[in-house]
Amino acid sequence: MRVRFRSFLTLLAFGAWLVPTLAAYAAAPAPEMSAEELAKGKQKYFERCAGCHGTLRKGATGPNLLPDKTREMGTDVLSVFINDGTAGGMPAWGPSGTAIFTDEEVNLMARYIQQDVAAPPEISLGDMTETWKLVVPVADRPKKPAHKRNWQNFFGVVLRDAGKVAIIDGDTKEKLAELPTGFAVHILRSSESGRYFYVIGRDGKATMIDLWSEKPTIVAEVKPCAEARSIDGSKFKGYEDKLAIVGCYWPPQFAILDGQTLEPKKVVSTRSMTWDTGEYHPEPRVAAIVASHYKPEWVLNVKETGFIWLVDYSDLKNLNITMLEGERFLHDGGWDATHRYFMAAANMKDTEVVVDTKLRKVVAKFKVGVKPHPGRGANWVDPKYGPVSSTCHLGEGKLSVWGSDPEKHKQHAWKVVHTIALPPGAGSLFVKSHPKSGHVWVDFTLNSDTAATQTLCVLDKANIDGKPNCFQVTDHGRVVHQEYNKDGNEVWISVWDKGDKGEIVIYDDKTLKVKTKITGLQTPTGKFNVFNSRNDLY
Ligand code: DHE
Repeated sequence: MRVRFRSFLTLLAFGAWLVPTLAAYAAAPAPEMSAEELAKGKQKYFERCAGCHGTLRKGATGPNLLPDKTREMGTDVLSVFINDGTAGGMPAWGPSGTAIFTDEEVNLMARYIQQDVAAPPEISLGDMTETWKLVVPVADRPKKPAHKRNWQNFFGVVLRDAGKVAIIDGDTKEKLAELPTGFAVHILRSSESGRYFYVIGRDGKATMIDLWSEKPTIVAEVKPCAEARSIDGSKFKGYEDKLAIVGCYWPPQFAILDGQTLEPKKVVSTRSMTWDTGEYHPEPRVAAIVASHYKPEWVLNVKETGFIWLVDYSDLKNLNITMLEGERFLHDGGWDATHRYFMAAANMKDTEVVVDTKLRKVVAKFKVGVKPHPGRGANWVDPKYGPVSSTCHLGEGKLSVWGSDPEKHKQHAWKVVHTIALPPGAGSLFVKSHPKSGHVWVDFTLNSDTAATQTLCVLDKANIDGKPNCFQVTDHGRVVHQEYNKDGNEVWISVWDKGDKGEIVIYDDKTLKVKTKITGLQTPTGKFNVFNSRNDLY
């Protein structure tokens, strides 16, 4: 009893100390910063932090960075996190890790995230229309390819820090064009016909590239968002290349554009309540988008609310949106091999959510590993379990494989059937394969160990539980994103490095020997083969 009373007193004393201390912390002002430092912090936060922590710093893939919390932690503690990263998948930004930030920049960012959060301006339909440029009108574009190249084997390569996209002929490996597409370009998607690449930059600028003109050419551009990550075209029969959609991170909205000219047609806010607790969220960002093959519909991962929106584009005047209850926080995802089921990763809940786009509902949610991050994922036929799909993980070194054929292999559908340890560890961003390949490739781009970030693992589809073949691709930069050529016998890997030290290493998928390298590229990241992107082959 005495012991208990003592504990009670200690608790009271601790409470008496804690409450004013916390109050003092909460009231602590943000560290001073000059206008120049604030501007630099804002830019760096947008470039490196907002993707995971949110524009309003409310958290998503990463925790919230709101001032009451960050001021309590203080500059020194925050600097350690920023410098060294975390086991949960945050990269080590400072000199001890990726060296993307100098010591001074680590300190600057630690101070920046203690400042009050200011919301950037909204963007209306009128605002975006003012940014719209039709560079080559539809009537002036060729009616058939104006060259004899195998354009379906072209690759669009993101040159991230150059703000450009390189178009490379996959047959000859020649660089055909380097086109300015906006700051920190993120991804490309092929239009249904394949002749156009739709490109989205982190700065929210959408660009349309015509691959049929004599040389690949930008034919239109527009800026529907201040920050964005996703774009796609309309793919349903009768709507091929007619419309396009851009998913914004900021403002939280999506814009529907003319698929031939990018003229803005409609903008819709995603601000709403969370699917589970029914709380208002001011910043539900649009993450992955896919175009349904069953209906004139796009499928949108609305990250913070955890809803998956089905946006029916058949009648823009009476826009019909169906909100499916998914999971928080939805990020990337891709199709199963039949293109009926969209499998989305809710990375903070270690969960995959499956949408049946024919029945238009969520048919499964199941746990995988820590922070799944599949990119589009990889599909193949397992000798024991039939058609399967897979994800790698940001938070741990493993590949999770589940059955994805509820028609003929119902007992295995949406259940994890293989879990394979990947020795380099956590920090994987992409798993990729091709229907004609016997292999599955996984990267480790965000691992905290430099050698691991330069390593790839290749797994054998016929014996997926066998020892993965892991090897170092490069001794500089970091390895990111694997993409097959049209025939599925070459794998293109980016070595993401600064200046002109970036390169693409091309492997023979059968022998795993390097066939050739394309060098002198500035920070190459994602690569998109026309045929595979158009046909959703992975
Ligand atoms: Fe991406 C896909 C968001 C960082 C390269 N990335 C995606 C998708 C989303 C997303 C929502 C799915 C789009 C779709 O399918 O419609 N990415 C984010 C972020 O929020 C994040 C984590 C942080 C940020 O600030 O942007 C982020 N992404 C990166 C990178 O750092 C990468 C490696 C290099 C870069 O461009 O900066 C990168 N993301 C990619 C690539 C894809 C992608 C290559 C497409 C994969 C595919 O095979 O389709």
